[in-house]
Amino acid sequence: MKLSRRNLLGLAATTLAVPRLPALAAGPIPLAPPRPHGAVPSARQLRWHALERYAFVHFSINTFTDREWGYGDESPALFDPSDFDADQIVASARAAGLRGLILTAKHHDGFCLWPSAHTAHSVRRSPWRGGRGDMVREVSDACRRQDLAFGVYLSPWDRNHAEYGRPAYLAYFRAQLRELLTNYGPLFEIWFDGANGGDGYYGGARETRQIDAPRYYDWPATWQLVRELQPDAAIWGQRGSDLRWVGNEDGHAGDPCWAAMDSGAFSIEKNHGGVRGGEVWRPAEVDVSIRPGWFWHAREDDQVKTVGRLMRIEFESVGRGAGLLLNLAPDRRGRIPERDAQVLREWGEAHAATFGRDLARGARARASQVRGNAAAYGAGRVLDGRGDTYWSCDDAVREAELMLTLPRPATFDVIRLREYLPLGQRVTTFALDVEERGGWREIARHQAIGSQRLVRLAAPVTTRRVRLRIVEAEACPAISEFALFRQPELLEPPTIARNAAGQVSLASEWPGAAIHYSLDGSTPGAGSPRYAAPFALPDGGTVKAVCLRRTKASAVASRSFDLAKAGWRIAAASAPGAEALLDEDPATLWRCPAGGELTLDLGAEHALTGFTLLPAAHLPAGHGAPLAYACHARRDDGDWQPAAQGEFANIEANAAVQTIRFDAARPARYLRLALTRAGGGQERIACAELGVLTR
Ligand code: FUL
Repeated sequence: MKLSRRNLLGLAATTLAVPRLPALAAGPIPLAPPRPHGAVPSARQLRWHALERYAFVHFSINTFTDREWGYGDESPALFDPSDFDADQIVASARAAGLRGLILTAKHHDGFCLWPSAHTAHSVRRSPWRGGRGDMVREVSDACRRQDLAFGVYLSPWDRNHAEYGRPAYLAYFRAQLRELLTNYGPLFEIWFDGANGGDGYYGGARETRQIDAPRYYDWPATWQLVRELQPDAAIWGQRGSDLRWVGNEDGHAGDPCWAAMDSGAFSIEKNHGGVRGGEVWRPAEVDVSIRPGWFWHAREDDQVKTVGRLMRIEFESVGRGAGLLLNLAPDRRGRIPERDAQVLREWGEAHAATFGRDLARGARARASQVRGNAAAYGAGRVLDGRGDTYWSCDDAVREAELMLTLPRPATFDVIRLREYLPLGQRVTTFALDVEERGGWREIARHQAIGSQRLVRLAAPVTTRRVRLRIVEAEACPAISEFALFRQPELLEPPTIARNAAGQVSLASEWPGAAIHYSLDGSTPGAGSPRYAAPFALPDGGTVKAVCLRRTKASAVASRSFDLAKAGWRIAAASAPGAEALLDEDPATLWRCPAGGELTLDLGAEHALTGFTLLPAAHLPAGHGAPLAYACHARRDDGDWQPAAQGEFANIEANAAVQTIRFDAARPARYLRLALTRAGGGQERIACAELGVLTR
């Protein structure tokens, strides 16, 4: 039978005719609920939606080698956390109100955090716990103790394994997966990373191996194992998985971000915003790190995201119907560093202070229309605090209004709406109005509600009446929540930047706020110098700054800078405009054909320990990020010496600065850098800034 609208209505009538209650039950037979519309979530996906915010933990051999992507030849002897404490890690996530945790059981370098029976490249060969430790066990146990859901990340790309790229590796990969699926209790999510750089150690071959991922991994067969052994676990991965990548590692979903996807080819844009009317429910997960990198690096200790930034990420991920996977990076002790832990605590407090009190409680709700006039679908259902009840309308209704009258005027700046998800995403466009001086004023208008829509107003409003208008819908609405909140005032630390002349500038999001700073490492206060204009900072200097609207320890920003670029120049370049790499402005880019090369003159000799490269935050059309490099160094009067060569790590997904360290410090005045391959199948490269390291 072709499923025309008419037939569907017929089906609905048939369903209606079949009594759901025992024949003798008292009371009226409830009016049938609206029929689901379009793609709908599975029970597994519904459970996943309920988690909302949860932690990623990147901890492995990279923590000890200061890398983002290990090559695969690292000795397990390097893995030696001095004071590993799974409970401290889990408690830090819990303090932020996160409800689950996913651990990198094996990252791309192939080192296993559990004593896998199938490889010696694991904790078993490390000094940690005398080689008898099992980190996956300790973290999963700590999660159970502290009531967090537990999940694992298992990298399909394995730069250590000799058979990678051939059938034998696939058997190994699945055997490892089986160990993780059977030995560590229930898993809520399994992360199959899609990254695959190419080069690696591969059992000593040290070569580049390219694979055709969908064919090689045969995902349906691999996932079958997950379905058999962990039927409740949501799978994050490529096409066909339960959850999709949001298309960036910066912490934002599209607006709107539909939960549905089509089964066509992958595109970043589709992953970012979903596909209205797409045939499968495959919601976005926003993965982002609390630091620029995924693993701990001492040099990023002063770049931990602020509470205000985490709140913004929450609004732009969970608040657009996505899940938020916030990465934490334990340090070499095996603990969450104090500053990160403090920010997590304060974010937890800010979250609770915002969402702990629903200002719509006690309000009266009135709707323009109620499904069959039945109390079961009445307007008040949006206020009852239950996820399984909802306000709905008759089938034909596509535009409707629901008005809340508060017991007394309230001041709010956040509105939360939820659709009843088992019936699909029905609302296309909605608007919110407040009553002011006897008239209505529209304060927001968006597309998509879904599992959760948070509307954050630029300034609080005070009113007794607030109204939700369903402007456009594909099926009658089914709204399960309409809530109002007030955010606490948050102090943002100032941003600290350095300009092309090597001067430091400080800026605050609070207009007119006083910014004080210190250069001796002490915490600035009202008695410290007040910032007025950009000032010079000696090479290697550190500045700490605070904006004194409210004082709170975490609001202090601090940043150290290496050499100023003021006396540098581009001595030669294969394409014009390479000066853009030195202007300390991430928005200006150097563009060159793949294979482009430049020579940097530092003006004087320095003991260089490496170089940094900042990728473009937004790539111009036709350009990709550089995937690989070859770097040479030269003294004032010497010959060119090779300094470093390899692939950049994770540069396509995460536009964070790349740090490449030389094997040993080398005195040099000149650096020659060749950018040898372009990402995204492009023939041209663009990048933003070049720096050198002397520490
Ligand atoms: C990416 C990886 O390459 C990164 O190293 C990190 O694990 C991130 C979560 O996913 O694809």
